[in-house]
Parts: sequence; structure tokens; C-alpha cells
Amino acid sequence: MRIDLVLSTNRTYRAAVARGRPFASYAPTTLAQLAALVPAELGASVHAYDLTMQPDPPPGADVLAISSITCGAPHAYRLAAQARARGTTVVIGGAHATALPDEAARHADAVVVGHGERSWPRLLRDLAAGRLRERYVDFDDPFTGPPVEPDRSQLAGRGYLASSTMEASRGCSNACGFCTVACLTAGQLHRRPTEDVLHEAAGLRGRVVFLDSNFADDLEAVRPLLLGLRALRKRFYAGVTLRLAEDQAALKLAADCGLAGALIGFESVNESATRGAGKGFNQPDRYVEAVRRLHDHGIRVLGCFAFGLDGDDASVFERTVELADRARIDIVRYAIATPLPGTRLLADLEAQGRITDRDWERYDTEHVVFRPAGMTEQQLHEGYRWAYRQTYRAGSIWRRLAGRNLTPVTLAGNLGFRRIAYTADQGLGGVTP
Ligand code: B12
Ligand code: SF4
Repeated sequence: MRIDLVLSTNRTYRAAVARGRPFASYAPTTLAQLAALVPAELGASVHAYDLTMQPDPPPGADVLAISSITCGAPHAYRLAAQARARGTTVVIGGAHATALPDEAARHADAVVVGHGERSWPRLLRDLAAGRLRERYVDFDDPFTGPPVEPDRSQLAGRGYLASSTMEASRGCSNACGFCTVACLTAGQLHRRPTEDVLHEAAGLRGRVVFLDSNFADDLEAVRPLLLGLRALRKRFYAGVTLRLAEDQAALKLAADCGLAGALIGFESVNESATRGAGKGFNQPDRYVEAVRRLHDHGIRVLGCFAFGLDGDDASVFERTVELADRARIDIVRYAIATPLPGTRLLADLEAQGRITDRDWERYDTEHVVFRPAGMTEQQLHEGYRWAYRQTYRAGSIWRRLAGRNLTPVTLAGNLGFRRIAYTADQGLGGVTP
């Protein structure tokens, strides 16, 4: 049996692949995890294709298993139609199928909703036994079975900026209105056993990137892991919230244990916008001080902001750029607020009749798909692109980074975003809102 595992993506990423210059980023573990879960007794040959980095797979698989986030759903459905026309069994899972399983079911022989750790091997055994079901749903703790180590050989040589990616937990203890994580994990946060995480981390080369949505909100729960990472002398990057910067003891411990870089969702410089999105623990008047504290502990900051939440008006772009400069955020990522399926944001905007675009391709945080409250759609799109160009001017990069040791990641991140910001048709949603 030949099983092709595929990560679908949207037009912007496919165009970059076609140009031979994909957006090098951190490696997802999705395909590597699914490859490792294929039961050995099936004797299957398994091939993974991350289409954010490489072209579509050749035809001929017996099973095509597609993982899709929302902006990759149209691509997933096209691949599915082509494969089914050739008699291939198609399975779809991932964020979009979990939020909208009925839609995915129209394009696949089976849909996997939620975690794949138990469902995926069960599905393959069912298929081999000729009793494939149409839907497999599992939101229980995915980390209770025997430890699964992602088969990273499947992703080798793809040119990722960071390949040593892994999970220590899945889910989040918060449920911010614009975020899909609560939907993907049925509102639960699951942690892997510390010894499994340390075992996997020990085998990874260089700095580890934890893909967790919220690595360190509960310090007591994560303390044994931090101490273990310190014993391994592992430096690592992780997604955290600003709560970490507010807690001096936690910050010091995380830094001592190797936290080298933090991905943080600042979201907005408008307090009403962060509060409205259910992320009221982000207080914009404390952002500069928070970044200073992280820097004082030697932690680099990748700061994420979303434009267009209710509460934002057209002044938000200039104010955000100014804050990113003043706080000296190492790498800045801007997004257009996007009402992804499964979020409260989508439910609210739909109820208010403000959704203007239902092309999932454009639900990539680079396009405006709803009517913003405090500006026009055009202003939101242009302001987003303007903010990127401002933040990645040479002068701004210099102001944010001067006087600090430059790491390869900081440099590559800034140069990568600068390339995207100044190449109008190659990212940032092309030229149309
Ligand atoms: C790595 C990553 C990426 C990679 C790859 C993206 C991709 N196309 O999949 C990169 C860096 C390119 C990326 C970019 C973006 N990403 Co991203 N990314 C992640 C991240 C951090 C980790 C994914 C991962 O490896 N998880 C670990 C694996 C093991 O878990 P998993 O993917 O959920 O898979 C499990 C189950 O879902 C299930 N499963 C999944 N697929 C399938 C398929 C089958 C057949 C089966 C059986 C089971 C199954 O089984 C797996 C094991 O249990 C997640 C957040 C997160 N922590 O998950 C966001 C996330 C996937 N990204 C997200 C977003 C929004 C984006 C961007 C649009 C925006 C942005 N600026 O980041 C871009 C768009 C990229 C594009 N055009 O494709 C959202 C997706 C939400 C949605 N509904 O669309 C997430 C969930 C973050 C979030 N909090 O909202 N991202
Ligand atoms: S935005 Fe961050 S803190 Fe909020 S629910 Fe999502 S992962 Fe958790």
C-alpha cells in the first residue's frame, strides 16, 4: 500500500514554490507525526509532501491523506478530486476539517476530526480490513499512549529555517475570540509526559522550536520540563503569552533553562481590541516594558500583531509600527484579523452580517474577508502592507536590532520579512484587498 501524506497550502505559498523560492519557515511536525503513526504491520510505503515547500505529489498513491488549514482547503479539495477520480482513497484531517467536518466530508472518503494519534492508525487498519468509516473523531488526550516520535526523515532536506520542531503540549488554557486553538482541541490543554519531551528534545540538533500554542502559562506544570531542558543544556524557542514577562521569577527560570526566543501574540496596541478579543491580559501600555524585561533576560522576541479587530481605526498602523520600533521587537509579524472557522470572531461577524468573502484561500491573514468596524476594507489592506514596509525599512531594522548580538534566526527573519514586504506580488496578499 502506498500512502502519500500531504500538507496543502494556499495560492501565495504555491506561487513561491513554483518560483523556486518557498517561504522558508519552521517545519510543521504534522506529516512526520502521521508518518510515524502508520502501523508497521500494514507494510505500507509512506511519503510526505509539505506543499508549502515543494510541488504537488505525483499520482498513483493508494491512500492520499491530506492535512489542511483553512487557507489550504481549496487546494486540498482539488487534490482530493483528482485523486478520487483515479480511484485513490482520500482522507482529510487537520484544522479546517476539524472546524468544518461536513464540508470536508463532501471531498473525502473519510474525515479525521481532532487528534490523529489514535484515529489515524485505527482508520488505516479499518481500511485494510475493508471497513473504512466516514468519520473518525477524537478529542481525548492524545499523549496517553506509547510515545510517538515524529519521523523527521520525511521532512529532511526541504530547506526549513528551523527543523528541530516538536511539541510539549497541545491546546491552550485561554480561548481568545479570534484563535482556532480552542476549537482544534475542544478547549483542552494536553501536556506530553516530561520524560517523552526530554527524550525527543535530546535527540534534536541545535535549538529546539516548540510549536506549542502556549508553552509556559502554568509555570508549576512546566517547571520539571524547564529543569530537564536546562540539564540537557538545550536552548529553545517557544510560543508564550505576555504573562511570562509579568512574572519575574518565571521569566528568570525560563531564561536560565534555555529560553532563547519567545513568539508572543501582542495582537493590538488598542486595549479595547485586545479586551474585545478576550485577551485582556495583554495591556498595551506595558508592552515596551515587557519586551525590555525579556531582552534583559537574553530572550529574543517575535511579536505578532493583528489589524482590524473591533476597536481599531486607521491610526492603528502608525501606532503599531511606532510601538514595534520603540519596544525594539526583534522580529515583527503583522496579520489582518481573520475570522477562521471555529472561532467566536467568525460567529460574531456572521451574526452581524459582516463577512464579505468566503473564499477560504483568502483566509490566510493577508486578505480582508470582513467589513471592519473602524475603517474601510481598502484602508485595512493598505495599512497592513504599509506597516510591513515601514517595519522592514533598513532604518527600522537597525533601530530594533542595533547594539544586540545578532542571531542567524533574527537576521534571517528580518531579511525574509523585508523581502516579502518589498516584493508587492509575492506575499502580503498580492495587490488586492
Ligand atoms: C507549523 C505551523 C505552520 C507552518 C505550516 C503551515 C501549514 N500549512 O500547515 C507554517 C510556518 C508555514 C505556517 C504558516 C501559517 N499558519 Co500555521 N501553524 C503551525 C503550527 C505552529 C504547528 C503545526 C504543527 O506542526 N502541529 C503539530 C501537529 C502534530 O499537530 P497538528 O498539525 O494539529 O496535527 C494533528 C491533528 O490535527 C491531526 N491531523 C492534522 N492533519 C491531519 C490529516 C490527516 C489525514 C489525519 C489523519 C490527521 C490529521 O493529527 C495530527 C496528530 O494528532 C500551528 C499551531 C499548532 N500549535 O498546531 C499553526 C497553525 C496551523 N497555523 C495557522 C495559521 C493561521 C497559519 C497562517 C495562515 C498564518 C500565519 N501567519 O502563521 C500561515 C499560512 C500558511 C499556509 N499558506 O499554508 C493556524 C491554522 C488555523 C486555521 N484554521 O487555518 C494554526 C492552528 C495556528 C493558530 N493558532 O491558529 N504554520
Ligand atoms: S491567542 Fe494564544 S493565548 Fe489566546 S487562545 Fe490562542 S494560543 Fe491561547
